[in-house]
Amino acid sequence: MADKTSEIKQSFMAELEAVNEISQLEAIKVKYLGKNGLITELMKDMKSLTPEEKKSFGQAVNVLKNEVSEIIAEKTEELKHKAILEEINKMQDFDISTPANTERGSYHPITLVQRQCEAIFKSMGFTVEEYSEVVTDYECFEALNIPKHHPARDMQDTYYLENGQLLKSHTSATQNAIYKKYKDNLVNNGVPIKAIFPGRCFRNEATDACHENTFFQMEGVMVDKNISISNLIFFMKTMLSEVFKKDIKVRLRPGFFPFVEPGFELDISCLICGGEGCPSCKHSGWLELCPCGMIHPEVLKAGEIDPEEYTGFAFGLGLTRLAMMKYGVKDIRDLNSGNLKSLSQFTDDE
Ligand code: FA5
Repeated sequence: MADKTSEIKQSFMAELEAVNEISQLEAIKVKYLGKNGLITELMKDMKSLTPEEKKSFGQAVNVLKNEVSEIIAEKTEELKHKAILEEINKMQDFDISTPANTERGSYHPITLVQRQCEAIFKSMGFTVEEYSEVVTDYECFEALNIPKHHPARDMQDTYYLENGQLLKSHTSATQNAIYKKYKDNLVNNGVPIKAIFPGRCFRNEATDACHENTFFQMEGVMVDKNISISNLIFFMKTMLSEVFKKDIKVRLRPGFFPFVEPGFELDISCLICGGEGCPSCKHSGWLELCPCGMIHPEVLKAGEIDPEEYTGFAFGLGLTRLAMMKYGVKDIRDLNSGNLKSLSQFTDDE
């Protein structure tokens, strides 16, 4: 019996000599250690042995099994290392006389405008937050004072996922997490919550020159004692004058969103047609750009902030539309087109 184990060891070592690739090693592993492998089969031979023989033979088989497993593990590492070195060598194998590609890439207009907005708000003490594109129903609706079956849900044709979560239909879905993240600092240290959170939003919308099914918004919130509509208007005015660097016509009108009270629509006079009316503004001369309002007490409560003590404002800037207006893009769909020829003409003018 002992001869059998050493015979197997010898044939294993001989086969191993010829191995150069992981796939060959895998085959040997199966041949010796697999369910019907040579070493596994040895155990089956034990039936015919006396108890004494079984003990010593069992030990010998176990030793063989451990040795073979260890050798295979070491060889696996060795082969992986060899494969990595080969890849590295291949990468170094380039022709230094190849002419350099001098064509430079450029930032997407939405990235440009997002960065401008971030810089503006950062300079006013706002933090920039990131959040997932997949959110819960609670974050997107319930925490925003939109209970299940509330008709306000119809305002956003939402993509629901099979697991009950959904694709963020507006950046307001991040509000609840931000309130919870900063509430202790607000209450214990008196530090106002000032945060912006840009993000991609998804709605099952029919597209046209000013509507996309995938677009960017940038939400902003500020919560502290005695925050009022004047604060909101100040920040909106500052942001727009810094982004456009010229006088632009805006209008503020009442707007309904269950998560603000009072709520406003902030529209911008269409910069494509100068307010005359065109497809970019649906022939109205105005483009809805940045709805906003005072945060509803129920929303603060859901964020574990006492509405008796604190108030705040929130806005939801349409970043993609802002990029349209800033760079004179007539059709919003061009921004998602991936057409490098048209998209690469924009540069950061800061
Ligand atoms: C909202 O999404 C609210 N969450 C905004 C808000 C935040 C209100 C905080 C109050 C307080 P609305 O659906 O109107 O609202 O979208 C906000 C902005 O996103 C619009 O004004 C527009 O600029 C942009 N937007 C909305 N839908 C689209 C779309 N399909 N394509 C491109 N931009 C869009």
